[in-house]
Amino acid sequence: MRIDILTVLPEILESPFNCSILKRAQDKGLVEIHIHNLRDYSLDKHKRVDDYAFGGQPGMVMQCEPIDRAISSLKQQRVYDEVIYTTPDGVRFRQPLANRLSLCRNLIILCGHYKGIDYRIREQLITLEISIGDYVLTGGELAAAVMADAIVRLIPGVINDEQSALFDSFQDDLLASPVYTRPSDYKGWKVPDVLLSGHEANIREWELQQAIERTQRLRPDLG
Ligand code: 6GU
Repeated sequence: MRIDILTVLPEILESPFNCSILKRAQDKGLVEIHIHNLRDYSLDKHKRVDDYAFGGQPGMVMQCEPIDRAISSLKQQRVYDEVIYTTPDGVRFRQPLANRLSLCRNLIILCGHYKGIDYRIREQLITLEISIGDYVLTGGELAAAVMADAIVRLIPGVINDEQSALFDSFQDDLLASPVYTRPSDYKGWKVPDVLLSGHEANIREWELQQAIERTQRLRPDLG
């Protein structure tokens, strides 16, 4: 998979992709992540990428030209499955969408900023508008990092235990069950007996009951 991220703040995106699992995934050749500075596509002599909104609303709007030039240049080189725009008024990013996007070959993620982007870009070039939750961020960079992380970890080989992504919270609309490690008694805080019993069937049943109970208590909306 290849992910191209278009942003006016490439610095924000450097560290999330340059350590730990996402770094190793790139080193192993499982994913290519390319970060592009939209200013490099500005034809303005001051490399501006935004301007005042028509209609007099406060706040700056990202202009068509740098975004169009960046996306066109990428599209000339390969076919993209989706051109994603990060915006609080997009569809909610959930596990099934992450699953679907993890099967794509090439993705563009355009990070929103300022008051937004010129609406013509959304109408003409964007194929998918995504929000990561009902709150407003200063820009789309952190949302793009969240999405890329959730997508890339689903690519086979990215996380060590091939099966473990299947058991994540949300994969089956159930929260994960609690986990424990040694010691079995820490300051009198005990690990549930069943987990020490060695009885495989009882353990699996306990985990399922915990998952159901925690989901009903903490996330009744998932049921
Ligand atoms: Cl994708 N962008 C911004 N700016 N704020 C958000 C968001 C995205 N998702 C939730 N809040």
